[in-house]
Amino acid sequence: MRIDILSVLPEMIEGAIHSSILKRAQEKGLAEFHLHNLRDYSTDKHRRVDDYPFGGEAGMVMQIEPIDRVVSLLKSERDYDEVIFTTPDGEQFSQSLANELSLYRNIIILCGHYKGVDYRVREHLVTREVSIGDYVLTGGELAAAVIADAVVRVIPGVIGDEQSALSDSFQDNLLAPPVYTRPAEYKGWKVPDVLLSGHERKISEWRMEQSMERTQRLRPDLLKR
Ligand code: 6GU
Repeated sequence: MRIDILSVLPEMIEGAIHSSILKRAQEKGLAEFHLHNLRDYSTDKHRRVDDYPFGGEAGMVMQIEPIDRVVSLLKSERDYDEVIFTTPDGEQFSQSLANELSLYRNIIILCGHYKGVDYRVREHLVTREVSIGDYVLTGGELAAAVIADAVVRVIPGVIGDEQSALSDSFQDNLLAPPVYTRPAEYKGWKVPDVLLSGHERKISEWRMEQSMERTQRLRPDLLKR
C-alpha cells in the first residue's frame, strides 16, 4: 500500500512513519509513505500557500492551487482509491475504517487546517473527510499520522504475530484483557493465579470475563453497537 501525505508541516509526521512498526512495514515492502510539502507546489516566489479569505473574516485560508497541482501530479502517475481530508467535522475514524482503508492500494491524505482550506478543495478534490475525535487539533498532521499508523498496522504481515492485530481492543468491540509478565510477584503485587495455572480453557474464560467486565465498566457504549 502507498500513502501520500500532503501537508504544510510534513516534519510533524516524519517521526511517526519512522517508528519501529511503520518502518518495518516499509522495509518489508508492505507500505510506502511519501510526504509532500505543499509549499513545494506554490507558484508564489515566497512559497506562500495561503491567502486572505473572501468576505473578510479573520484568519488565512489555504489556496486550492498548490493542493490541486500536487493531487493532479500524483493522479497522473497512478490511480488513487481515496483522497482523505483530515478535519474535525469529518466522519469519525474507527477500527473498521482503518480495516477498510488497509485494503486499498493507493491513498492520499491531505492534512487540513480547520476553517482554513478553500472549500472547493473539499467539494472537488477530496473523496472522504475524516476526524479522529471530538476535540480540535491545531492542524490535521497528527490526525494523518494516527490514521496512517492504524491503517498500516492491520495490513497482513506488518505485525509479526498476525493474531495480535486481530485480538486488539476494538476489533470485536471489546476492550482487551489485562496482560502480565515476569516476575509473578513484585513488591507483593501478584499476577492472577489463573494465568500461572497452565489451564488453557480456564485462562481463555478468564480473559473473556475480564474483557466483558472492562468493556461494561469503561466503555458500555461499545456493547450497544
Ligand atoms: Cl482530523 N483535524 C483537526 N485539526 N482536529 C481534529 C481532527 C482533525 N480530528 C479531531 N480533531
